[in-house]
Amino acid sequence: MAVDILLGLQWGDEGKGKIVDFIAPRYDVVARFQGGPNAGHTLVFDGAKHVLHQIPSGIFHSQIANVIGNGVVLDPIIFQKEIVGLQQKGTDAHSNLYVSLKAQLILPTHRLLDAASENQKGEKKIGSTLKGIGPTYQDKYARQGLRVGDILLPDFQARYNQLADKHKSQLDALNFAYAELAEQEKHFFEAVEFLKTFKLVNTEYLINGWLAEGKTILAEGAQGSLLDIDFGSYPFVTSSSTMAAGACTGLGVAPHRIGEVYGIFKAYSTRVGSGPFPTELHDATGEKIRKEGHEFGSTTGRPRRCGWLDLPALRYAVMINGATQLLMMKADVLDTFEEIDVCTHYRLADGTLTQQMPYTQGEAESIEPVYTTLKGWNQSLEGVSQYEQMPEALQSYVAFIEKEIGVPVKLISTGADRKQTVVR
Ligand code: 2SA
Ligand code: MG
Repeated sequence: MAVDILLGLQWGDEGKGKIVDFIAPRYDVVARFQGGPNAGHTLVFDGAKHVLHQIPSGIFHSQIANVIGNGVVLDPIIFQKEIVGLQQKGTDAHSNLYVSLKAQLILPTHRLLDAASENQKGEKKIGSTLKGIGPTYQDKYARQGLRVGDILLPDFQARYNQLADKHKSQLDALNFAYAELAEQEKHFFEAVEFLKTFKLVNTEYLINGWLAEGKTILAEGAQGSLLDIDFGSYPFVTSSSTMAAGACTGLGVAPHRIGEVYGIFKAYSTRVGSGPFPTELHDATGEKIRKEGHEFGSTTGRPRRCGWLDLPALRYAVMINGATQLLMMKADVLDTFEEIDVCTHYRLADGTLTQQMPYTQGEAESIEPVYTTLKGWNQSLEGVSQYEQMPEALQSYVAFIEKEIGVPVKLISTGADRKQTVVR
């Protein structure tokens, strides 16, 4: 049996939450393999909206096992809030959620360090979600982080103090005040006790055991491929491996176990936070996309930067992930456009045309997108449930993308609800 991976091909917010929720019933297990509370996966069903940050999107199906893998950074305080929020909606995650002993813990001081680091960068800030993601991965790779399993050790408090003291001296050096830390630490230790009531295990044994039994597993990516620590627009990236390969290291599964790689993209582009975004629109069209698409961060509420679809970027993401099929989201957002631009090439500063992503950020900022203009469908997609019923202009848009990218578009989403999904 294989592990299928679902991930974003752009800068995040492609609509992964909706799709995992939509395809989750086909799987026995849904697992998160990287990132943490910086993610915001929005699910809409039965007329209600649910935003998940750290909990895998299969949680609403009681027969599905949900796993927070070793590649994840977990904030116990946010975890508790999310779980309590789910309980209030009638979902108790105790029975079908497993947390890796090896997942890294986000400490209150990690969040402070994130803010201090952003402050210090000033104009050059990453635009992080301020959830402590960068500092936590920093400690992981510096081999000094605390892991979920550590909370079960008798000397956890001492280990905590040792790391928090290090952080405090870093904060002092940055002149960053932390008056509310004591209060946050109180919450942290309460949340740690709460976390202990869950199934904390070596999830790699679980997952490989399930594979041996023939169970089906879906790895749920967070953020997007263009925010990957290696292949994203560094340094304007997140601190984890958001690409398909990250599912192997973030869950402990072998590469040959990977099956389908579902690549999700929006019919246009958005980015939240700083960094190059070649097709960004600073005009009324960009505004219109933001308004129609409700493009505001689901974790931070920040307005997202909006622009046209960028095929060189999409092709790059498909390449590094080995995406086997494409899923196009939010097609309905373009319902009222007479024309739709698609970037097919970049023009570099010296005038040459390329379809490759340039190396430096400087170049990326001075590149000029070259567009092909396609006809918009300019009609509502409301109630359309079959691909054949979709407007011809939309079918041409999809065909154009498939020809350029060389991978089939198997699903088109026409709205936030589970029901607004057209499968080909
Ligand atoms: P971080 O916090 O260290 O991971 O930030 C580093 C960069 O990664 C971007 N990033 C994201 N981009 C889009 N969506 C994300 N999740 C939330 C959402 C974001 C929100 O689903 O809406 O609510 O604002 C996400 N998480 C991280 C971030 O903007 C930085 O550019
Ligand atoms: Mg999101």
